[in-house]
Amino acid sequence: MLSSDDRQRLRNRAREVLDRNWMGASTKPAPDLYPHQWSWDSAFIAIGRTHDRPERAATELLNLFDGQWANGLLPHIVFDPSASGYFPGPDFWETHRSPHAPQAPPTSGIVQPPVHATAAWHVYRNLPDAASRRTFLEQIVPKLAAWHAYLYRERDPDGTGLVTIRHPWEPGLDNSPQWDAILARMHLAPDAIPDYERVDTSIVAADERPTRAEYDRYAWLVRLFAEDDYDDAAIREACPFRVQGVLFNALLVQSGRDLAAMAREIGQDGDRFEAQADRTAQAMNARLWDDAVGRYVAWDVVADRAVDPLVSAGFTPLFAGVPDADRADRCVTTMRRHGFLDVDVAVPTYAPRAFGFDPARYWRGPVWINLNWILRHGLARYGYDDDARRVDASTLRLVRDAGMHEYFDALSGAGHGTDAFSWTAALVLDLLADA
Ligand code: 2M8
Repeated sequence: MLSSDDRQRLRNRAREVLDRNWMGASTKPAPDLYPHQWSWDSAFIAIGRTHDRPERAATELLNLFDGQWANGLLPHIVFDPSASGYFPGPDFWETHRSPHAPQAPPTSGIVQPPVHATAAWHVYRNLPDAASRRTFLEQIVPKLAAWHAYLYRERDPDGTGLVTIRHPWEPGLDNSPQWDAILARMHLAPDAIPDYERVDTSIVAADERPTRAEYDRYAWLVRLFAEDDYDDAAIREACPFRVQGVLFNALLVQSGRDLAAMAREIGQDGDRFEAQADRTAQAMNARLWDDAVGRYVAWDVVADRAVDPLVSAGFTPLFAGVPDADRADRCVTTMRRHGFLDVDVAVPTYAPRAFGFDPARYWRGPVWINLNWILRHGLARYGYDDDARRVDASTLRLVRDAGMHEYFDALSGAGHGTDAFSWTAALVLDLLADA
């Protein structure tokens, strides 16, 4: 248990980090490593900020949607034109080649997990008065509706219920072992690799980041999309990375339900969003459930097979109420059996005894606070309150002892990546408020 002094210190430190990373209308994820606005970061930041600066949280989300494309795509980065020092920047993305991209602000041309309606629901409930709550919903609901419509139209044109991601950056879990087999299939001739220079490894130790071979493929995919002028139909034909992700679809289910609730608050039809969420949840249970292990798996659409590595993302459907009680219990049993719920350092992003587990390398093992937040809510939703509390305690201890880091060594708890990381700070504020 943390003392009340510890909790107050953490709260103060979290607010300091968020204030320092505030750019006037949005919050950058970290001072040097990520100097622009990121999509799902802003959603988590808004959730945390609702407790002390709800107006700022509303501004954060609305500013992100200023970068939304005319076809509804919500880009994963909205660039701050005055900031530099990030690869890939606007010149590499060339999103002006798409007829849908806005003239300004400059953006990337891929997406991140749709947790925004859930974030908007948190913001809405914390705004101080009825008038500002209503204005916020009237502004944000149509934008969220267009975003979800894009996903169902362009990322699931066959109407399977499951939407598809097309770049390892889209699920937000960049170098997760889930994508290894797919990236290994992408044999790039040396002259096919675009010219580029990484910045990340001059800020953070290279052995905590994705490899050069992974970055070659990240960059190659970006160029493929640009050369296809970001035309969704062309990309669907040409892209070798097409995956129905577990975390992505799970967050879409919960966001669909939250969007339905918000639409109804302002007298609009919520049933269509609810129906989409139901279909996605059903499709997850039909296609992504792995009965042999007791968890959900992503689906590699190109190879038409399940993605095998045992990652914590496989339990995130708990967050959205996707499994029935029996499947939920199987998930929790798998988590316990494979070292995801150990008392000291929880929750690793990849099973600690699995091949290629690395306690300190980015999304290949370390603990991340956003996934802890998603998983603790999933556990609590099904009544696993002790496990949820254990995740909370581990999360707060890690941050107290190591600081507001981006991720934490899954064995020792040491802080890695950048310090002063915004979603760590924001979700700590939310956990402290909940407790
Ligand atoms: C990481 O991803 C970016 C690319 O989007 C990068 O490595 O440069 C991921 O952890 C992602 O989930 C996160 O949104 C982003 C900013 O925090 O950094």
